[in-house]
Amino acid sequence: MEKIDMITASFEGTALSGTIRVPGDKSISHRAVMLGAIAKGTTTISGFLQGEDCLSTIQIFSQLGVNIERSGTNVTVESPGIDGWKNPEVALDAGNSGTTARLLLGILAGSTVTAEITGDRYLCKRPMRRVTTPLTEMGAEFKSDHQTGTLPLTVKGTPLKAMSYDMPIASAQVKSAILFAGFSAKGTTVVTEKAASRDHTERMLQQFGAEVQSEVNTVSIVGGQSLQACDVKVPGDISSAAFFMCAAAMVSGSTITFTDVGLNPTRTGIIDVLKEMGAKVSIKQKVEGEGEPYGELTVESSDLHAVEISGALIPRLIDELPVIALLATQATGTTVIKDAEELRVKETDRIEAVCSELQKLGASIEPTPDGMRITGPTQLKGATLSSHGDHRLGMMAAIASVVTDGPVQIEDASCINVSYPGFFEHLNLLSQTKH
Ligand code: SPQ
Repeated sequence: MEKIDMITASFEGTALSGTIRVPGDKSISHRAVMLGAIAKGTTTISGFLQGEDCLSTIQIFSQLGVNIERSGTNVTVESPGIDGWKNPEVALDAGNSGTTARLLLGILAGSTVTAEITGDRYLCKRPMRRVTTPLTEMGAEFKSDHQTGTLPLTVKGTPLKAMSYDMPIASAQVKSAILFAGFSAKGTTVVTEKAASRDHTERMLQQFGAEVQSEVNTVSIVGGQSLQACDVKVPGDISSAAFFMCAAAMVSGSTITFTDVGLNPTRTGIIDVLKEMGAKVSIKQKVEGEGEPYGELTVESSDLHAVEISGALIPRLIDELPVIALLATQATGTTVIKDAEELRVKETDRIEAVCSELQKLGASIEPTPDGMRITGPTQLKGATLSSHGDHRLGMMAAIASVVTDGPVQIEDASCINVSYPGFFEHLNLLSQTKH
């Protein structure tokens, strides 16, 4: 039987204050293990996210013959290099993680390994053709016993040829899968996107010594390079911080400081939106050097007004849209979210799920084909919400409880561990800190 964990969150207008270091960035943690496994030698990772998604990535590369040791947030990846990987004995299970599955398809396509990739019931419904179609054009070989284009899929590593690909959607997962395949392919692979998606793969390939050319919305890589194992520092995940950033902005008297949080410009759309809505956001000590930029960020409560969120901003805050929708219920006017149809193919259909759950709290929110319209401010009421098995929905529901006039019960809340182990400890800590 499916495990349903019911958690009650009851904060009802409590001001949130204090300083936290959110867990390591999920996207960067995955890529650090992947690149460490491709490189020959020993890579060390600090600040690794001990969330279920990233633990799936570690498990998979261990099955491919890479020696990975983890002690809390410190990880050592000792690899024979991609040419020394072995065929796994059982299917590689990416769990709930779209990033693991899609990037792995690109990595294995040009390797010498044959492997089946599978995932949980949510991941097995998510589209994979967005990567398998272009990878097949590069010569990749995939097999499956169904016609849906979804997992489980078997990939048989084979020599690939480079390609130039105009991506129909802005997606860091598709871009990364093609760049990984291009890394093993003969010739120069060029990927062009309509709007810039997160660039962690490009940055980290460079950190591991690869030559990657990046221009506005276009990235190219020459195949046949080798990677040098190195030390990777993972900053805190701004997508995790976003839940508490929005909580601080919504509840009068709140001030939260986030230390060591990632400030990569392809991820900071949430800061732009908060500022545009009238929230007080300040950045101190931005550190830029090799790898990812990070720094200290403070968010304070303020009166909020509605905004339009669309176009090139969407990929810079795609995972924050559920909590931004909640935030918009507390802002004056009608917030419109457009060009975000990608939300429909995440862990769940995040457009329908966000709207139906926030409506249970009394919010004025309507789905549109590519987004939502939210009118506020509304005094929300307590109710029982479902996470739909989606970590971002589960956290949105818990954060809603800071502005409801009764407790919020969250069904299936354990999925929050996918990206934010320790989320409720941070929520309790911030609501108890004395001013
Ligand atoms: O890994 P997964 O399950 O796809 O995770 C999500 C999330 O909310 O944590 C999306 F469901 O984040 C994606 C993000 O939406 C992580 C990601 C990455 O690390 O490259 C890129 C984005 O997806 P996409 O499809 O736009 O490339």
